[in-house]
Amino acid sequence: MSDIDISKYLTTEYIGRNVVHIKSTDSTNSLAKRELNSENGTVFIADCQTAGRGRNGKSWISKNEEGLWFSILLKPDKKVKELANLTLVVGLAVVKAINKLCNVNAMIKWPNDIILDDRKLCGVLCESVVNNGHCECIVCGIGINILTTCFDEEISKIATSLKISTKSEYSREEICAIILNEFEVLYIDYLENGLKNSISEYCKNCITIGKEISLVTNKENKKALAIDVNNDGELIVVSDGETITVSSGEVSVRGLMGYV
Ligand code: BT5
Repeated sequence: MSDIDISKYLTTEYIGRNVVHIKSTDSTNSLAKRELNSENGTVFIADCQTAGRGRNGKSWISKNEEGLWFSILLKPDKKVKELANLTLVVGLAVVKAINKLCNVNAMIKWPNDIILDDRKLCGVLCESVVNNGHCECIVCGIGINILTTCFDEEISKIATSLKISTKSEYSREEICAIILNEFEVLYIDYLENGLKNSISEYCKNCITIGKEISLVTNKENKKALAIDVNNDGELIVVSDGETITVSSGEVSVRGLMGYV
């Protein structure tokens, strides 16, 4: 039984119908992977993560009840390479939910950071468990700062919370459920059609398009103008007069001015 009750806000068929709520864990993504046998669509929520993580070994600061730290366990019958851009769908679901519920204008920084007031409100980390190229499960981890009023020094200039940006206190239950409601609709369509039907809405909500950016790899930093995101979820940029596509695994994007 869970003492976080998202069911009163939930309109989904199966995502979030089973919730595991825990006071503290290392990472809800790790927890979901340990609980692989849970049913499709199970959601793991922690009040606090002791080893919350982002991409490439980076850490995600997740203090007690200051935010919503959760992971969705999905078991699509797909090859893992067919799910490479699911992470964009998660970002779109989050931005739609937050904008509707909180009446703000959050945007997606390609591929899936959620930005509010030029600062990072939310991060998404999708990880898969693969067996012979087939996806045994995919875990979509989402971290949203909700009540934080004072961030640790290392992220104090790049992070925001809903409390800081809106001056209001939102409930984790409601935010979680509204995200899952948005996500299930997009996810069911994604399994059938890929990004084809959602990419235009993604692009409308993507703050990266039209921006001068720096493409960061471990070898170099390259200036570019971001012009679009294609149906495969790749960023199309013009750099040194040449149009190229980059995938999220290859590069990180930095704004030339500040974080965005
Ligand atoms: C992400 O990585 O943004 C993905 C974060 C995913 C977190 C969720 S919480 C539930 C689930 N369980 C997990 O263990 N993870 C997922 P990345 O793009 O690599 O960004 C990481 C960077 O974001 C760090 O290096 C910091 O600069 C910054 N950061 C860390 N904590 C933050 C926070 N609370 N708010 C804003 N920025 C933060």
